Amino acid sequence: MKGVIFRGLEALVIEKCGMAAWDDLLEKNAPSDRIYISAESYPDEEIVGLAQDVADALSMSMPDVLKAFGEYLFGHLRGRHPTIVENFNGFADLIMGIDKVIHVEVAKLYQEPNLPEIKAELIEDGFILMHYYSKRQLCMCAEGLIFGAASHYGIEVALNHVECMHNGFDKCVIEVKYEIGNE
Ligand code: MNH
Ligand code: ZN
Repeated sequence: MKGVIFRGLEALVIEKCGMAAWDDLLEKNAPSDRIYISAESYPDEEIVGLAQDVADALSMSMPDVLKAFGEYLFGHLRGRHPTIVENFNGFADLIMGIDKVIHVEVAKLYQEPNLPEIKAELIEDGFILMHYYSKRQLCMCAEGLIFGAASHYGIEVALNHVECMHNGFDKCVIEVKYEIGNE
C-alpha cells in the first residue's frame, strides 16, 4: 500500500486522537523510525495492524473503522490530487470514472500501485451498480470513499453491499443509490 494512504490514516488519527496516539500505534505496528513517504510502498499488513488497533482503541469493528477511514481518505486524496478530482462533472461521473480515469492517472503518478478492479455500471439515473475486486479485500474502504465523494458533492447516497468477498463471493457487488438533480 502506498504511503499516501498511510498518511491519510495518520492525519485522521492525529486529528481525532492526537499525536501521542499515532506515535503509540506506529511504535506497535511498524519498524522503528518509520516515516511514510507518499510515493513509496509499505506492507499491507502494516495498515491492517494500524487499523485494527484503531478499532480496538475506539471499540469499533474493523469494517466500521475502514469505512470511516475511507470517507476521510477521499478528502485526503482530493487535497493531494485536486486536478484528478476536478475532472468530473458531479458524483455519478466520478464514480463511473474510478477505474478508467482516476486509477489510470494514479498508475501514471505512482510506481507499481496496487489498485482494486472497479467496474461501475449506470443502471439508471440515481442508481449505479459497482463491482469491486481486490486481493486486499478493502471493500469497506471503497464504501467509505463513495460516502466521501457524495459529501464532496453535497448529495445523499445509500449503499447496499449485496455480495461480499468476506462472505465467500469472488468479488463484491455494491448498489449505489444517489440523490439526483443536485450534482
Ligand atoms: Mn482509489 C487505493 C477505491 C477514489 C487514489 N482506491 C484504493 C483502494 C480502494 C479504492 C478500495 C484500496 C486498495 C484496494 O482495494 O486494493 N478510490 C476508490 C473509490 C474511489 C476512489 C471507490 C471513489 C469513490 N482513489 C480515488 C481518488 C484518488 C485515488 C479520487 C486520487 C486522486 N486509490 C488511490 C491511490 C490508492 C488507492 C493512490 C493506493 C494505491 C496503492 O496503495 O498502491
Ligand atoms: Zn465486500
